Amino acid sequence: MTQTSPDAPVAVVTGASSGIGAATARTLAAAGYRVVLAARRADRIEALAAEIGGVAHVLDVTDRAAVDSFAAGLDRVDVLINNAGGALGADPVATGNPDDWQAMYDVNVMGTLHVTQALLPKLIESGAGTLVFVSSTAGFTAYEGGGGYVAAKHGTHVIASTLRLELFDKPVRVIEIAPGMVRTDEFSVNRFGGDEAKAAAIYQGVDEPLTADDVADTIGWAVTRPAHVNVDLLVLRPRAQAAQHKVYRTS
Ligand code: 8X3
Repeated sequence: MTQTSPDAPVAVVTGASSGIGAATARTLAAAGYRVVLAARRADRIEALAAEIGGVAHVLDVTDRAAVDSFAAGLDRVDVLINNAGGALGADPVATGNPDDWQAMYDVNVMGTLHVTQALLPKLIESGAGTLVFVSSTAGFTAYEGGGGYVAAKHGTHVIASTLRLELFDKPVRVIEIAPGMVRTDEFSVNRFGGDEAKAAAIYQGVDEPLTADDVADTIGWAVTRPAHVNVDLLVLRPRAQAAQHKVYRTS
């Protein structure tokens, strides 16, 4: 188990139970942060917290009362990684399920808003806070079947870019990391309602999609720059993905 000093800076990671969130928690713990892992699945975050010397807190970011009570229990927050999010469905706009759209808006936009609002005073109090938004290339580019997710991730992007303006005179930097094709255990499987074959088809023939560790490594780099260095927006794709639709496939 990693030993973290009790007066180490504190990093809160949402969606820390798997994928980019779990990898980021490991990266930040290795960089000396005391990591607070927030996610819905207790067993996963408790195991990871034990591994990295962090703290697990069961949290649904769409539940504002729960987010407020989570925030009230934290003494200090130096870094917030707004990572909780996800996609549901890949239907055309004409036939997309409104419940899926609502759920995507709730987690990618409202969940991000709730956690950010609740922790912002502590980030400011820290004197050198870092607010990271894990958005997506879907926050900039529409694609067929992506409507609900693209709309929601545009929302995540707008929260980040608006806050950077509004916090210009506060000691908090606002970093947006926008990954393209990342192969994680859950993102595409969740999107397709557990259909492993449909999920696997997304990455068919793609030589080395990004991994959660690739994204976590980039987040760790951005967070550990000197406090005056603000990596505003960093778009990260695998070499095989030149643009959202232009993906090199060997099969
Ligand atoms: C994931 C990228 O291309 O599936 O955020 O929208 S994409």
